[in-house]
Amino acid sequence: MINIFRKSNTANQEQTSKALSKSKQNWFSKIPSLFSKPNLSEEEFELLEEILLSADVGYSSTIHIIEQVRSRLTNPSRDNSQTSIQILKEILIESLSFDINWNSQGTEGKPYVILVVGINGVGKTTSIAKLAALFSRQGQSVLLSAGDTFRAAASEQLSHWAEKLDVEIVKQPQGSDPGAVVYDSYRAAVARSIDVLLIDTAGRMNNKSNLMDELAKIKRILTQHDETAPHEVILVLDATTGLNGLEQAKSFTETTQTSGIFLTKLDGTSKGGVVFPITSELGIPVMFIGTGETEDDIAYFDPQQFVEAILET
Ligand SMILES: Nc1nc2c(ncn2[C@@H]2O[C@H](COP(=O)(O)OP(=O)(O)OP(=O)(O)O)[C@@H](O)[C@H]2O)c(=O)[nH]1
Ligand SMILES: [Mg+2]
Repeated sequence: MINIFRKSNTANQEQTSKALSKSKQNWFSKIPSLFSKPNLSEEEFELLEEILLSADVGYSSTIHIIEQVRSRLTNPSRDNSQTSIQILKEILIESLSFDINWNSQGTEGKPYVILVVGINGVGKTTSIAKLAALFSRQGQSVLLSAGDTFRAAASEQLSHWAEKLDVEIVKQPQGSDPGAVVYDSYRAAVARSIDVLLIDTAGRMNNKSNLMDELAKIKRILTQHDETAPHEVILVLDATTGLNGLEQAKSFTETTQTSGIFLTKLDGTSKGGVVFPITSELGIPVMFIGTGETEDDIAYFDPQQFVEAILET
């Protein structure tokens, strides 16, 4: 059985810190000095609000965090051994924590199926390569399904990764029915006793209903084979689009019952604060973060590591 939610370690913390260096440098590094005293002045609260908004924490998450900080710093029963910054960290970790109800239970000899969706160019195919590398390292056998039959060279891009990572792939010529590719891949995965089937899909705008229907069809094909599949639907979001990505995300989550987010390109942006509104407004956990362009540039999203990374001094 696959364990895609393995507990984080030091390497994961390092990847997380690396990915957040721009966000930290531009915004979050201004925070620790504000919290060097037992409480903040009104001007300091305003500054905190400005910093959070600039880092794309979003209005409602920012207001929520600030209210929490105000009330806990002035709480008469406050534990005085706790510093102000520790209180802030606790609040931030709480707002990112998620009561996770993963599907990762036994699939009894059937592949663990992960369907990867999202709009064009967000990093779906690259993220699939990263997941394939991660699971391979964990000793799982992986099969890639080239479900993007739309874009020219999409299956070549995936084939290139399959070769590089030494994992199997099922593909068909450009223009084929993606449902047929998914069907073939599932059958191949069962026949070859594959542990994890990773399905790539064509990038699509969330407002194109025929394309969204196609995703629903792919899901149906999988469910016909295994009523618990797909076990995860991972929505890939590009962190560099910051808060703008949230609206598209909402319609994807409605159509596909997204189970988790892969947030890519965190290394290329100072808008890392966007994980707060993603968690609170979409109500879907961030599972993985993309920290660069190679297959190793992936980290499990861990709220505590994330908060340590943005606030470490
Ligand atoms: N810096 C950085 N670049 C990334 C990351 N993830 C993906 N990219 C880059 O983003 C670009 C698009 O990646 P793809 O994986 O092709 O995106 P896609 O969503 O499959 O694109 P379409 O299939 O065309 O919709 C590539 O240049 C990737 O190298 C990341 O975490 N960090
Ligand atoms: Mg792609």
